[in-house]
Amino acid sequence: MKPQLIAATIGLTILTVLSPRASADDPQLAKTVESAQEHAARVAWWREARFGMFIHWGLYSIPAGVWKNQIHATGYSEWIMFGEQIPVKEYAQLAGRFNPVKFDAEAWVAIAKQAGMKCMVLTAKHHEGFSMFKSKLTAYNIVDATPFKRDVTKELSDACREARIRFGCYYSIDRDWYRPQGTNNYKQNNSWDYPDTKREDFDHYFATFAQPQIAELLTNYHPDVLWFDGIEMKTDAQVDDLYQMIRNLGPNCLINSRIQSGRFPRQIPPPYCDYISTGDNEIADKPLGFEWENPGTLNTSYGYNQGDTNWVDAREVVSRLVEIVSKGGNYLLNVGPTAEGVIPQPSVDRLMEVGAWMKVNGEAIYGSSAWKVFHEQAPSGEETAKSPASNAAAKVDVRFSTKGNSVYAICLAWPEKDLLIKALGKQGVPGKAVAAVRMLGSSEAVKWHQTDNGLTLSVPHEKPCHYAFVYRVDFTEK
Ligand code: H79
Repeated sequence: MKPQLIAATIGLTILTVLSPRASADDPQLAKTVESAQEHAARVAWWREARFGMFIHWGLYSIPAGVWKNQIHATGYSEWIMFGEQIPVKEYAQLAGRFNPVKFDAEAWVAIAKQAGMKCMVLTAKHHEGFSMFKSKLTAYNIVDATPFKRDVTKELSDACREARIRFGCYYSIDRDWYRPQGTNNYKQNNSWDYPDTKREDFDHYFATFAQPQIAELLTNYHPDVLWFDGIEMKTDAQVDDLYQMIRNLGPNCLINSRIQSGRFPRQIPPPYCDYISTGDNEIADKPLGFEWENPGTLNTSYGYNQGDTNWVDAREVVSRLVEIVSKGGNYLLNVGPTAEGVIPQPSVDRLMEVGAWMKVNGEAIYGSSAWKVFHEQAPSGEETAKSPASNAAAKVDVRFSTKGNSVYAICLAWPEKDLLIKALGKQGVPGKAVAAVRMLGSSEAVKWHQTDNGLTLSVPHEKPCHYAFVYRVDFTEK
């Protein structure tokens, strides 16, 4: 190989591995990559939003975890067709019973809004294969196959726009148990109805159904996000084709990383997407150097499951939100409405409590970024900056976020006595001076004392909220 060619090849490899988005001026790559600036402009609202509502709603909401008086073995009610190997003919009859007369798009949006959520993502089609929107490609959709006959995707997207909440569509792109799909490595296709299905069936489904349905979603609802769930059925060429189509029809629409695969991307920044979805309920262990989001649940199941009472409490939700944000991520928190169209009360109760917390502390969440330190166990009590020797102090979990000249120190427990935060000592923030400290929601003055090794903060007498308490530390350049 000629030296220039080797150099060019190496150059291209490095470019591809390290920074595909920076290579948009390469005509070969420009089709699939873009500049970091283009990406940043598209995700700007999403970085600001931080907290959203995921909605799992479909035919599975009717059996809600119970089939023929048997409790479906897994927590995931949306998997019941697969778990019980229910034949398409039998499962499809659920459509005739889907009549969520209590559904009120504006009420759902109001719940999201009160919870402090800035976007909403609805399951337009889950693995069961039923379309929760009016589709010309199949009559197996909510308008044509149910007594309800209303396009809930349209109603929700309209209500979201009205309330200035961003709207997204979840779409199961690689699994569809209503249709022959070929086999996949995960054995998560419908092999009971379609034992002889072949790879060509997937290609046919993808070209004549899945991709055209995505076009329908983009054209009819203008989603701000396409949230794919996938398991690597698609070839690279199919992913590329899908990606180009989305960029053409919805240039500003965000795409999550599962467009390609449910697994963690092999390279960062990952191709074909605007942000990484981590595993279900999986929080990244550190900032990822790229936008990421955790899809989480309030109990075990995503779809409504009548037997799932495994609720996490509001304190835990706040704690997860704070942890995610401290690592630069977003939290897409799920609710599973009933077949009547109601968000279960235990979910609403928790969301209202989180909303009350967000009202006081949202400033530390919205539009904030990971700080250079995202976590510290801070002693509260005798070990202060003045006398750091004592080890009698209790430790408080502190997580950090930052915005402008402020660092937010978010305490996951109430510090009973003075708190010593080491990362905010003079050595931790060189070249900057503390200008002011306050606790969000509190009008009491906070006394502070900074040494090389830490910042000691006094504790107000009254708690301004529940669960987690935020010191805002403002800095000026020295
Ligand atoms: O939509 C939600 C899940 O239904 C979906 N992703 C979130 C957002 C999802 N698809 N695949 N998976 C989750 C992972 C698959 C998990 C499985 Fe299982 C483990 C399939 C079979 C074993 C859990 C347990 C589901 C069925 C049994």
